[in-house]
Amino acid sequence: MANRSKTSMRIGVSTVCIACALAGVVQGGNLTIPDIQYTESPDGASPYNGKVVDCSGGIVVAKVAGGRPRLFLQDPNALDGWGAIQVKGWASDAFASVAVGDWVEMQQVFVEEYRGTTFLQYWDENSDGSRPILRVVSSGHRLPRALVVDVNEIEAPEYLPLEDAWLVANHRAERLESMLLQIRDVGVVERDLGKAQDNYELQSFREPNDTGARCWASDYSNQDRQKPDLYVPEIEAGRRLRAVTGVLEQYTNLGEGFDYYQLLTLSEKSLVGLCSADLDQDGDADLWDYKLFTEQLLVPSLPPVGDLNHDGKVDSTDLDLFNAAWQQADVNGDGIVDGDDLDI
Ligand SMILES: [Ca+2]
Ligand SMILES: [Ca+2]
Ligand SMILES: [Ca+2]
Ligand SMILES: [Ca+2]
Repeated sequence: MANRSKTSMRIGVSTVCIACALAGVVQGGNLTIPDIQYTESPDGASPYNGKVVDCSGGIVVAKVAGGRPRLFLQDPNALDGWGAIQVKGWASDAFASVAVGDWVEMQQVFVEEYRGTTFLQYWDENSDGSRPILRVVSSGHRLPRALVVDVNEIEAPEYLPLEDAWLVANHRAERLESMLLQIRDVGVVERDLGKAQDNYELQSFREPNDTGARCWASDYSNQDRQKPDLYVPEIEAGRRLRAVTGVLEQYTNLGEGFDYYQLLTLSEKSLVGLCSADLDQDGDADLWDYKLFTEQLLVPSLPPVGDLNHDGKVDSTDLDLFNAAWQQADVNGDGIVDGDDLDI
């Protein structure tokens, strides 16, 4: 009995292995995005790296223009990880007929690890002579919600002076590559970091002493960034933000001393600043802010945080602004402004 089950297990295992090997050589059957992205390899490379595959694809959550335009495809059935992938077009109009919200699938597409990120290459012809096909299956899909993650799940790289390198110690963010993410309650610590000196570091202001609660971000794919500015206006040292949303990209170039993950903001909506009624700037507008405002209304004090229109006095005009800001940010109408209002 024991022997028989061992034998059948062996047969089972070898069948699986043959199936794995075939998947790499032939394009039989569509792979999902998690099939392509999931890896236990320490370098994070897809098991399909260097192979031509068919991919059942996902929803276009972002489209980035350029000479090599990109799509970020996300599988709405894989929101916890390994759920998104980038498609690179090799002509500026490669995705002219593709819109955000379309479900896109691809056939005969080459999987390639490039500088730490897994791409599906939408070029004219693969090296084996086959041609990739991109098809919009359906349109108008609701975009998957951004996955809310702790800042330390993305983790900024450390500077290693001896090697003059910025390297991330922990690659646990790999499962989040190319996914739509949101981090909350962060302050801008520093700018001008990274390979193109367009990265900035964000630190959780809820955990100011936790040096692991920092991550890198960039506005280089932000469609509302005014060129040639490297950043959108909110990104200045010391500024606090309630939320930053973007897609995650890895950038690895060990020859130049870089290996890091960066959250790429996409538009002005990617950044949610503090509510102006949040006078103590702790991320919430609550009774403490109301108390602070009332005190300043009665007895002027410094700094005049209640002077919302900056006219040198705290009066009923500021009270109106204070109330309006509070009301607008309290999306769920429960009387306080906090993280729950961002979930709606
Ligand atoms: Ca990667
Ligand atoms: Ca507050
Ligand atoms: Ca005033
Ligand atoms: Ca609320």
